[in-house]
Amino acid sequence: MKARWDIFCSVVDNYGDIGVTWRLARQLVAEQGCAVRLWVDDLRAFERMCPEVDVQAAQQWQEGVDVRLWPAHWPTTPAADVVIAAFACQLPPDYMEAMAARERTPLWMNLDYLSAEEWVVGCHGLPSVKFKGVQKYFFFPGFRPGTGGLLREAGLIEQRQAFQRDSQAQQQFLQDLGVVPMAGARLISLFAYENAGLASWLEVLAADGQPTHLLVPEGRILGDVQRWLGVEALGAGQVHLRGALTVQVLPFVRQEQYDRLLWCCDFNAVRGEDSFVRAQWAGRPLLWHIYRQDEDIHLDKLDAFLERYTEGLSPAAKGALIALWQAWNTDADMGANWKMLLEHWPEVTAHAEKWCLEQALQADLATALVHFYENWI
Ligand code: TRH
Repeated sequence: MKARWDIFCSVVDNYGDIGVTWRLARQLVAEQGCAVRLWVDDLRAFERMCPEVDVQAAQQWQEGVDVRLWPAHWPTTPAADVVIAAFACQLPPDYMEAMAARERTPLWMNLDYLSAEEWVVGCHGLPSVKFKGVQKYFFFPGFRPGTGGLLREAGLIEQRQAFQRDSQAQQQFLQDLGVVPMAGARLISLFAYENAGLASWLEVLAADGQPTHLLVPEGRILGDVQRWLGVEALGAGQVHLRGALTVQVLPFVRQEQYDRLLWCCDFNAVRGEDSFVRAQWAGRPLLWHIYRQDEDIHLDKLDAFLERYTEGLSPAAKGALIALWQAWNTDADMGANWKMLLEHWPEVTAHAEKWCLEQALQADLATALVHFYENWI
């Protein structure tokens, strides 16, 4: 009998909540043979990365996942064997009762936020609260042994490497998106929140000796791009040239296409959690716009990642990379820091692949969850 899993996703903001849970649900079905219901309280963000989604449907099947619109009035439904509350979302009270009513209590886990901080290792797998005899556990993704690892589909790295070796496949993929970069252009993708430092980066790219083709998926950074370009409105399909810099706005594409976009680019600016991890699997240098939190606690998370990520880089390259990431996350001037990073380009490029391969040695998060369940039984 297949183990039954219920994953609960409350879409608080942006695309990360659904991006992560959809990825996990699919992987549990495809690779682990689980029966998965994914409960989502708002399907609109989901539809953007998976256009087949019917945003009104109470129930639908997507890639083997039983997708349920999390209803305001909870239906009577038996609780699953494994229950995942993503990012500390509150389960419906009636569902909690159904968990407690089971003859054999389910495994209840909170899938936490991603962090490279050291304390994560100590907290991963610990018991959290209890509800009528049903114990909840913390499950932390992470970059270190002793954490839950990162979401990574089987064969992802091999698939990515094959695509990166196949220049024709890349060209075709870009062409299908309407992207035809000029010969020798550096390709950069830009997915970020609003950022006052952007203009200073675009200035140096426009003044550079090497051309840059900047690909900007529709999203929150567009306002800053538009202001810098000095145009009235900016939408998918538009292309603007400023000196050595071509700026092209892309539509928001499905998750698999976004992966390919990252694989095509020489440098990827990403944000949140999921695109951040996908950029690491791309094996190319990246720039992370971390989700801003109260009292700047996100900056501790940023430093913890940087400390780990830059291990093995020369002091000069490490300094350049850290300075660029810190500037980007404090709305500071990017120009001088970008130029400094360019001086270490071959080194940071090789390092990105090395980091990816090292991280891929860890068990992926879906496998780690299944192991946790098996050990718990
Ligand atoms: O959208 P985000 O900013 O989500 C964030 C983070 O998860 C953050 O930690 C969380 O606290 C906050 O939301 C509420 O960034 P993230 O996590 O990178 O999610 C974006 C998703 O969108 C990811 O799954 C990739 C996907 N995507 C596409 O499918 N197509 C696209 O064209 C693009 C640009 C992204």
